[in-house]
Amino acid sequence: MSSDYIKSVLETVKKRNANEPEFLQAVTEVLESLDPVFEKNKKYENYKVLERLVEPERQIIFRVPWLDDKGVIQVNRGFRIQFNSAIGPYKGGIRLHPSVNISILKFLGFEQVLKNALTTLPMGGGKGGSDFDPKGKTDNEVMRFCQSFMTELSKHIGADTDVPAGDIGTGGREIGYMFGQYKRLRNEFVGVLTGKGLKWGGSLIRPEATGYGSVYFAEEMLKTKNDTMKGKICAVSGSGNVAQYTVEKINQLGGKAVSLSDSSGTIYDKDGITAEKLAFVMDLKEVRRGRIKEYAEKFKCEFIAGGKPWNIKCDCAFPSATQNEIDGKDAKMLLDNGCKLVSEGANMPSTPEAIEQYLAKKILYGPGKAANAGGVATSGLEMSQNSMRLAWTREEVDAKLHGIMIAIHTQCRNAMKEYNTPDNYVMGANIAGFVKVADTMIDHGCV
Ligand code: NDP
Ligand code: 2IT
Repeated sequence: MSSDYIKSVLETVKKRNANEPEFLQAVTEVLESLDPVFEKNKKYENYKVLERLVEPERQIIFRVPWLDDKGVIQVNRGFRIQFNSAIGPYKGGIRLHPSVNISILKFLGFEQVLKNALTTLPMGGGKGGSDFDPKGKTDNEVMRFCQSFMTELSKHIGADTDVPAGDIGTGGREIGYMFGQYKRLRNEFVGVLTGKGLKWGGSLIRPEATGYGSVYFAEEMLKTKNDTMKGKICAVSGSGNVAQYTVEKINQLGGKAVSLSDSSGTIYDKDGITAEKLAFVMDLKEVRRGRIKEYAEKFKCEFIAGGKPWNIKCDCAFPSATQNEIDGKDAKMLLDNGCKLVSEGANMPSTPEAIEQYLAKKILYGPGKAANAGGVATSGLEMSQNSMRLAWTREEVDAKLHGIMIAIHTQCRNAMKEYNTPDNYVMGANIAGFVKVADTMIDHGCV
């Protein structure tokens, strides 16, 4: 039901980016939700904001050659999409996964622009990565890849230009190798990356931030129904950074997390993933780099080989693995089993068919660009601390993160109210993020 104008912009985007399904999926969802904004205010159409918003400011693609442990040369492809710098330096993670391609990074970069606008902090949007697969590689191989990747990337980024961070496959180890190489090449110690180690400019709570933020957002959504996380049975997917700290916060707020997954399958632990069991997962994933199946063997619970957690009976779902991990069928199972809340720790984990069902059932659905914005928000706080050359305490950063998640929720609710789309956080998040970036682009003229 979009206006002719929005439809025509979408047609052009589809023609220009015909081979980029994930990018088209993300753009379609956003543009289709902006109708009421364009109806109310002609200036966005007059200034061609949409046409500009969907085109990245700059895309960099480069060769990443590196030597494996046998002394054989390997070649990967590196990318950085500098999508939009209207409200601040480009900011967004680096994904290292064999599936990485231009479509995936452009969808992530596009989402990041609007997500960062919601954080209340001055950050533009970008995303980068490589089709390098860290799985099964030694530390030395990962280091040589990261050094080669940064050798080229360093020409395009900077603390006031573009500040990358972690994402799938990029954690503290990779950020360390990349930071070391940047410092060596440029002879400057600056906050050019976030997610750094605590001894060298990192922020407390940054590792926890995405997962904690996603649960804080869920808590805010529940508050609108006079409800809380207490006693809620929660299905969580993934078992990496976001999933781990989602489980930790669910436990702290009195809920019960009963699942985790990786690309090999899902564990279902009816008794709950306690703090002690979570410590095992953290060691398994961050140190031993093993498979989640080991959890089922150690704690004697069910393992669903190759399966996802969405057929588990739960009150709340926290998809925290990857894009399109909940399809229409999965969503139906969740809803049929009584799931009342979905908070997206991952980026675009729900397909359009899944989202349609959440909205039809009017469940509390927090889309990724709002629900998982705590990670990049705390990256923004890391940048602030780096600029001031000081470090806030754990409590200070956590309080700021919590405050930002509440502010994001409030911005969504305000837009939902202003545009009369009650229960629809997709509209709320897309509109609130868009208006901030769009108004700024108009202020800056034809750029
Ligand atoms: P990690 O690399 O730490 O963990 C990723 C987890 O998801 C792993 O369990 C991995 O399993 C699983 N996974 C990844 N790709 C696939 C796939 N194609 N199919 C099945 N399982 C998969 O990444 P993060 O926890 O950092 O990221 C998870 C999600 O959260 C991503 O969507 C990311 O974009 C998003 N996000 C991350 C933020 C951050 O700060 N890190 C901030 C905001 C969003 P396996 O090991 O088997 O591949
Ligand atoms: O998707 C995301 O928001 C991230 N991977 C975090 C980006 C960041 O700059 O912290």
